[in-house]
Amino acid sequence: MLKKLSLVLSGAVMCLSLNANAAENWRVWNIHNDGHPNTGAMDLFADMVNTTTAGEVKVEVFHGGVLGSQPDALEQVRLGAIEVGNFNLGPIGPIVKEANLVSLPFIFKSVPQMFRVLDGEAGDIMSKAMADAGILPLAWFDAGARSFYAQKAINTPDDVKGLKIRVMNNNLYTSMISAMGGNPSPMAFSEVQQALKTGVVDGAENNFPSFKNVGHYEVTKNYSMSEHLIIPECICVNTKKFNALSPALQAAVRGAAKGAALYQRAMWSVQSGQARAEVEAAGIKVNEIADKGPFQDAMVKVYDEYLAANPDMKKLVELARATK
Ligand code: GTR
Repeated sequence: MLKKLSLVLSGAVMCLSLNANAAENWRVWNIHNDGHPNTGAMDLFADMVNTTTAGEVKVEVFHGGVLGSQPDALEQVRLGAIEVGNFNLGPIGPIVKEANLVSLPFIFKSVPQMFRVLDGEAGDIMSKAMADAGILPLAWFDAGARSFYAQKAINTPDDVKGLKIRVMNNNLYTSMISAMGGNPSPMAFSEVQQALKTGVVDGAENNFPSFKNVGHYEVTKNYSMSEHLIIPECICVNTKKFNALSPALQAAVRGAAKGAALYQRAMWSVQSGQARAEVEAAGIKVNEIADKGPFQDAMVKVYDEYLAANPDMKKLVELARATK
């Protein structure tokens, strides 16, 4: 019996020491294809990790959402079945309440202000809550602002009335559409083009690079600049896997994420302008909305209901609003 136990124990010790020396092989989920700023940035992240860790952490990126839908991939990263993802914070809200701050319509005044909020106390609170849930943010990406697109122009909240609008997976977005009298339809990103084409939905909402890159503009006529959501994205890693790395490897991975984010933000500013020009050249009518007041007024109900049900979110809302 004792002999058996010592055999098992020595086996376990051997496994541990093997693990300590073995290279980490990390899979990275990316929903986007070539031509989207995040794809180049995630490739750069992989190159930098592979180089700066001298192959101790080997990273391979899977583009085009081939590892699953965003909600699935989030679950996989939480479990450690996939190690890293480039996630939009919208679908993180249902898992980590604090992340919902960024999914409140019109919460930010601009992208730079959104980054200042993330770099401040509100960002620290969100990051900690995400890490506790198993999705540790290493760096933040720019994803511009999301606006509505449909066959018809959407210049006022009344124009949304009766329309079936695709949203990401988050109750705040269903409330947002319902508050304007529309019918929200949560759906995976990969299904949206077909749904627009066949009339399963009348419209959707996204930024210019996503609108262009997966062909939503090919089956739509109007893009109306409501800019109702400014949602950041992250390079997020499974918390346990990251914490299990040596401090030097952690610094290398974090450095690679920060470098990739700097690159992504620069590419975003160029490519989102290019995406707009391309869809306009292809016949999309872009409608500027001079007064977003009526959209903001329609969202008061969304805030009231959400904060009544989640009073602990008031502090984050106040922190965001107090940020210049
Ligand atoms: C894009 C975002 C994706 C995904 C998508 C969607 O802008 O980069 O991660 O969230 O929107 O609408 O599902």
